[in-house]
Amino acid sequence: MRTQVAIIGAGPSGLLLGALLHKAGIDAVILERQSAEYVLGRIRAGILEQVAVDLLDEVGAGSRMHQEGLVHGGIELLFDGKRHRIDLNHLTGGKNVMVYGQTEVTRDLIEARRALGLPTVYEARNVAVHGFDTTHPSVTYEKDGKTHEIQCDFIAGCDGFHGVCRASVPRGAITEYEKVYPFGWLGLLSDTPPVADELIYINSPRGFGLCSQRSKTRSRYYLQVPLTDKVEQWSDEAFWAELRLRLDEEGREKLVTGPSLEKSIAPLRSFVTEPLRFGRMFLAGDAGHIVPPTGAKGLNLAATDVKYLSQALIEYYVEKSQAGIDGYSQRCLARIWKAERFSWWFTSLMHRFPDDGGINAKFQSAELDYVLRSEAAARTVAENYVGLPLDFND
Ligand code: FAS
Ligand code: PHB
Repeated sequence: MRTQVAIIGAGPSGLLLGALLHKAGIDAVILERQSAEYVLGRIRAGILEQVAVDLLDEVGAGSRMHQEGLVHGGIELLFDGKRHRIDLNHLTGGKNVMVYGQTEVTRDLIEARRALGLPTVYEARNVAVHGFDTTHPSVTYEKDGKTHEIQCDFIAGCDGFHGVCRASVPRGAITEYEKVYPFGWLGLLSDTPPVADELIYINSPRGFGLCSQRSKTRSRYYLQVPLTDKVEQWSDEAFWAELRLRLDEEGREKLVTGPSLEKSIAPLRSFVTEPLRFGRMFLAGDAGHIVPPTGAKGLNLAATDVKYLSQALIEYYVEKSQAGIDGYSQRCLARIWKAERFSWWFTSLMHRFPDDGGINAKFQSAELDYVLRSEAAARTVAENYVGLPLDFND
């Protein structure tokens, strides 16, 4: 079999890239090691920047998002027992964020791809990438007891943090930067009405908390927990009791609890691979970088990576120019590092760090008080939270 671009991974990165390439008349095959049901069963991100909303519209997969998504013009910071609203819309001259779960984004992209009859191979086992340092790369995989080979011009590594593409790059050709945080996020999804109209980020003496949502009837909550915690240790009752202790009085009164639909613990890390291009293979999304989810950047960075990659490949095929693919890594990394910095900063501001003798909490309290008193400081938070424009670094 032959195609122009072999995409490894059918998460948001791979699916969005496939849609952008199809729109430009470029053929691609997506290879995914799990089933579509498994991919849809993973509960992850919840916030879309305007740039990501625009990309879903661009590929014709945005209609349900506009019907069911919730447009938010602000977030709330709860610390020292008081809630303070950051007016994103006012501070950024009219920008908002869209509350629409990654699961739904993925579902919309899968449906759009199916409707177009575009090739996605699910449950593709032992995917391997070959010859990406030549002009004739290929991909092999196993399915239904047979080994298949795809000849291609390019390979897009959209296979996430634990994928095969980054792992296939010779160690001497890649630099990895990493910071692992000394805590994780225990997440709970429930069919209960959100505790507030907008998201509440909590910095409490007991640790970070986040009150997010998926709709007017479905909520997503997170609690900072020690890395040693196992999700089995946390009953629903224990989760709700701890969340109450981290909320303020108003939150405790309004919180509606119910059975968890999903509960999981995710580790937090900052991670960046440099470069993101290796001959005819490109890394995009979590395959190339990871952010702590505090800044709601993971999914959004994946979206802009593949927008840049689609532009580069369109330039190659349509304008016969190498400039885009030669500049892909640098263009992505300029945006990635700014999102990494914001996510690290917001994580450092809102979480309690063990064994620091309490001095970090004093810095955090002072910085949060400064953010609320200085419009310049609040504007910095707002413009990073809603997402920098696609051409910010161009
Ligand atoms: P993904 O990991 O989503 O997709 C990669 C795909 O490649 C997967 O379907 C995988 O099965 C497939 N794959 C892997 N290896 C393969 C192989 N060898 N062959 C074929 N296919 C292969 N972001 C936020 O903004 N907010 C959050 O709250 C948040 N929570 C998260 C919680 C967890 C546990 C994780 C892991 C991530 C979270 N993220 C969050 C980040 C997340 O949303 C990612 O940024 C987003 O999924 C990135 O999408 P992809 O790059 O497509 O990677
Ligand atoms: C989510 O709803 O999953 C979510 C929202 C905001 C974040 C992280 C996760 O910063």
